[in-house]
Amino acid sequence: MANPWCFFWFVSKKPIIWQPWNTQIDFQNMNTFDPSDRRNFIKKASLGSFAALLGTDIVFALPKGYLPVALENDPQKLFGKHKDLIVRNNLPWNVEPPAHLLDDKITPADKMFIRNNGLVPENIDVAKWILTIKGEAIDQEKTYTLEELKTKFPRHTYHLVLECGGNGRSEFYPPTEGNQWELGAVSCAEWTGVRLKDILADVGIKSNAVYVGFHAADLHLSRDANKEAISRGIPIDKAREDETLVAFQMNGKDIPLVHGHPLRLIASGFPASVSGKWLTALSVRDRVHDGEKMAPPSYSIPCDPVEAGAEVANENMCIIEKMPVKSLITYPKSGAMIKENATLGIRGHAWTGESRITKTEYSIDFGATWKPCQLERGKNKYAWQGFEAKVDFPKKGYYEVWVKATDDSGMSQPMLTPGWNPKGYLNNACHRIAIKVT
Ligand SMILES: Nc1nc2c(c(=O)[nH]1)N[C@H]1C(S)=C(S)[C@@H](COP(=O)(O)O)O[C@H]1N2
Ligand SMILES: [Mo]
Repeated sequence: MANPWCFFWFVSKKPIIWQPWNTQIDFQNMNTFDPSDRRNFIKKASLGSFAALLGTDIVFALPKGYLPVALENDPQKLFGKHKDLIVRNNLPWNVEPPAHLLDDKITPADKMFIRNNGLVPENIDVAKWILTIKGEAIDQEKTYTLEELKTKFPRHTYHLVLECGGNGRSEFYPPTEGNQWELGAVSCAEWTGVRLKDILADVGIKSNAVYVGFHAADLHLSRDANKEAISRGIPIDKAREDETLVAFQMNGKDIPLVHGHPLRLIASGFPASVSGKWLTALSVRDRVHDGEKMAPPSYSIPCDPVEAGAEVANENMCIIEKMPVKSLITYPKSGAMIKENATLGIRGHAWTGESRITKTEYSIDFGATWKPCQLERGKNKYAWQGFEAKVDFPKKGYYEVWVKATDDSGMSQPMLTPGWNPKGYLNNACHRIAIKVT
């Protein structure tokens, strides 16, 4: 007799597909878990079982370094990200939101881009976490536990923009290598921590200090423990700014694992690559830090402009410091339709690594005329500043709304993609959205 299950297989319309992504994990509330639960959660994931995420046991051990394929392309599942984030790469994880998801004043964790150079650290033991301060420009190495950092120094909270140096890379022509970021590799969260300058003062640094480099706990992609995934740094003046933090909280909670739990350097205004996640050590250097991805061509642009597509020798490249003036329209979503004679409210954020945005304007005629937007001041230096405007359209048809920000020194955003560079950094061209009036 034929196997009755075979018969069933043929008559049923479809095999039943098990969908692990239907199992809900409450990532947003992860920080309210009992701390031991949180540790267990991370440990479980790192042991390769991923059972909690899959909602069932994995019967045969996965090879080391493998993600269960059911979770492979799912930052929603792994990191609690919003379902509409775009995955640019999953080894390492590079994920960005579309512009309209960045509408919040303070970017919530689920809408924040992820930019990793290596692998998210495994087996984080918060109780044993140590920050070491070392380097040529101090007398004696010093260490702090998390508890010491939190109790010894005053706490500060700031709204701080983190923008990847390669944000907007996808618009460069000829194309440049790297994650093809569109507009979403930027965030503005509320970061809480202690000032790096307070720690440096406590350690005591020598007068020959010129740079502070970070070291972190993430593994190199090769899993070679002797290699660092990334170890960048900042000039000593930047390290001494009030807003440069060694942070342990984001948006009022422990920093999410993928954003640097339990400790992170935050130096807003520079490319976000200097804001080292999973911070384990800081080197106070008597020279420009020479860690992984610090030297040109990484995070560097030609010191003098070059022709698009040109090859540039490393010695003619300069390390990027301050990020340029920029803005993003976060409402409405590009492609919105409105009725004839209706007024459209637009809004978004503007920011700069230099000083302050003093003007935001919009145009619906490709820059022939500009009208002012209302602009907020922003909570502190390096916070993004909200803008909004009410836009009227003369008649039915297709329009583009363009927004342009200007800072207090008169620096503004170009309408065209600016200065081509071999690695595709610093595209601060105006953002534009499509509107159909019907
Ligand atoms: N330890 C460590 N820190 C890191 C990185 C990394 O790969 N490892 N990536 C850097 C880069 S290039 C960027 S743009 C930001 C991204 O921060 P986010 O993932 O929290 O948005 O973190 C920076 N800090
Ligand atoms: Mo980055």
